[in-house]
Amino acid sequence: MSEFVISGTGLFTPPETLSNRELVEAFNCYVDQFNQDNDEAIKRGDIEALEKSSEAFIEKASGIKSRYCMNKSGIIDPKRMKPYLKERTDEEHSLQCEMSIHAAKEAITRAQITPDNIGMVIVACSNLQRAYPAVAIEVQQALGIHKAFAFDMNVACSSATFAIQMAYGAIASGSVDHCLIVNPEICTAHLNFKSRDCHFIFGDACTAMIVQKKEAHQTLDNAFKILDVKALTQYSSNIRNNFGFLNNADEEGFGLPNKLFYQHGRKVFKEVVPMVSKHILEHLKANKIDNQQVKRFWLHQANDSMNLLISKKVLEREPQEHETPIILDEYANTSSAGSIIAFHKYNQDLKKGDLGVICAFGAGYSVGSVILEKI
Ligand code: CO8
Repeated sequence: MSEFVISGTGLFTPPETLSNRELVEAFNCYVDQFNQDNDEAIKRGDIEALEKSSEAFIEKASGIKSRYCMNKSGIIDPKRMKPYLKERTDEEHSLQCEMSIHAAKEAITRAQITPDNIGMVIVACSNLQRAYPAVAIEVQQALGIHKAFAFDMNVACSSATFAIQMAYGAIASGSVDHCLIVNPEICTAHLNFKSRDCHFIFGDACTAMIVQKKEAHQTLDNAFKILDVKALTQYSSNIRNNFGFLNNADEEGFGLPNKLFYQHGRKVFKEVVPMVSKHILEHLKANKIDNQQVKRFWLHQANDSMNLLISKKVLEREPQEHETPIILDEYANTSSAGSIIAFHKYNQDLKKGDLGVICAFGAGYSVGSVILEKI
């Protein structure tokens, strides 16, 4: 029987880093100015004074210490509080295409294939910079992938795992042999840096994967067989972004704040932890795999206590650090790229036959898990 594998991964990390200290300094400067400018209205009780953010809170509540971003100067300018990302001409590569090229080239090299092998390209991420033409088709052209079709998809933080589900299905049906998946996440452009509740949550990054049918003669370096994929969705309004083309027909236009990311973080935490742990346990059981057999969990990177709790529930004991690697201290939440960054950085030490699970979860709600075996 054919084997389907993840044969290579790639990662693009933006060049600029932004620490909690820098972010909080800019935010607090914005707060001082706002409160000063609105002093009268605040005294009258017409509006509430803004409260300051704190580095200690951010690290304790989320585990995040810093993040990478496509532009830092605009974010830390208290008069602006958003990145400078200039719109490019139709003749230039788009920003998401540019990030994708870097990550995809690494994945293609690691998989030891050529662009000609690829039959399907999926750009899967939380925020697409335009409606059409699909960014995936632009990526396809930029990489010289000639015999393929490409499309964009969005299932928020679960996008990469849902794309693996798509690739697995397409390969199993015989329609393609190799699929390139890329996850160019520019979360900082959809983040309200003037909101104390969420200004620290996200960072930017792009990951890529090659999912393919393993040829009998092929020798692969550091590849993982996909044993099974399971995707689940359950509607919730607790994590939202209402940006869309209908905003143009509304009086408020594309204005702030509800066209940017917002969430009820506590509710998400409470509802998603049991949902994800149950999902992973059921997925393992359906594949007759004992939870103690799994050597590594590459979980979505939103909050480190959330990951600790999920892995405790799944393993029924305290997990060891290497069992559930954390990258969000350095990258923050990079939406769909997070679990794939963890997988990309922390899989080389596993031995042939070792089992691992990639599990991403987020808005929708959505959960996608992929059971892997190192070959
Ligand atoms: N500094 C200081 N104090 C603060 C701050 C701050 N920055 N923010 C809040 N506080 C205060 C609050 O006012 C509150 O005070 P009080 O107790 O007096 O009311 C107190 O701190 C506690 O606040 P919270 O209850 O909000 O804090 P939590 O402990 O719940 O931590 C978290 C907040 C970190 C957000 C936490 O709830 C969390 O991580 N939840 C899970 C969230 C999650 O996993 N979300 C998934 C989102 S990702 C996704 O799927 C969408 C992808 C879309 C990508 C789009 C890119 C932009």
